[in-house]
Amino acid sequence: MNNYLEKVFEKTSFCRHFENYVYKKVQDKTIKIPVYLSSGQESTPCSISAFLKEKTLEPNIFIQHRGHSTYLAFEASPEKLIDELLGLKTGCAFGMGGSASIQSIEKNIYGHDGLMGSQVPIAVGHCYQTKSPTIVFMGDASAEEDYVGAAIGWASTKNLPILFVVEDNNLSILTEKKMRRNWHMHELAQAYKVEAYDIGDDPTEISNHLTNVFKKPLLLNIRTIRKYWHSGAGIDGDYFDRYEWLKETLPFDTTKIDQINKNKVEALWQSRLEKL
Ligand SMILES: Cc1ncc(C[n+]2csc(CCOP(=O)(O)OP(=O)(O)O)c2C)c(N)n1
Ligand SMILES: [Mg+2]
Repeated sequence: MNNYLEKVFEKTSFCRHFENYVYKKVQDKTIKIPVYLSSGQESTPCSISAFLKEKTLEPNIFIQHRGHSTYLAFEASPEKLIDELLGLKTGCAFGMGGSASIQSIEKNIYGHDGLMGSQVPIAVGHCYQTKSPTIVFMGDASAEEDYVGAAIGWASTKNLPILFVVEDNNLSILTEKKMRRNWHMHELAQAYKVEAYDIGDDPTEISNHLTNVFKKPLLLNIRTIRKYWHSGAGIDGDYFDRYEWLKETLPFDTTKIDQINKNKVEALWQSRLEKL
């Protein structure tokens, strides 16, 4: 288990330092496009990716607009993500997708088109055609789109090898879930006869719920906490930092990995910024 947790932390810490750097570059206006930071939400994609890596599974991955950590967790090129945020042709979406529509052809990561939840029917259709392991990430608000429910129903009917991940940060821009609906995503999936759970973003809790991944459809509604504004670099009021919580609770010293990743991220950014 410690090996798994170390892998999760290595990834999480890389993602956090990456986002810290993006935050600075948005604030000093080196990055001029709308940016959707995933800080606070890193442990979800990092846990899933570390779990699947142990099993040498390489799924097709469909992501949403807040996808930097997902892209990095599944080991897509950080250099190409930096270039994309800087609007360069060498970016992962050729400088045209920006933060919201990142992709990796090498790692089978399909970028988002901007229509909330559209990635879910697209992922289900792709999985239906290929019958290969597929993950689709969505936010708690995107999950409310009607076509998402219909797609989950089809995945259930056809018993597809797909994992639905709801990154539930409780917010649709600034509107809380309790203002938007009186139902729960895991219960909706269960009504479609899909195995589904409502869990926290503790890496051990996540791995404990992945036993049946890709054997049949599975939905995890994972409660998490977004650190920054919906878009851009700023904080609203008090914030509980999941990364600090993770560092305190892990059963090993995280200081060294944390420092190594901080240095790695800074060196990466420096080398790309020199190109401007
Ligand atoms: C169909 C559609 N409706 C509204 C929007 C505007 N919009 C963009 S992101 C967003 C909120 C997304 O919330 P969620 O899916 O929970 O993801 P989060 O931003 O919380 O990570 C909204 C309303 C959109 N892009 N597409
Ligand atoms: Mg949300």
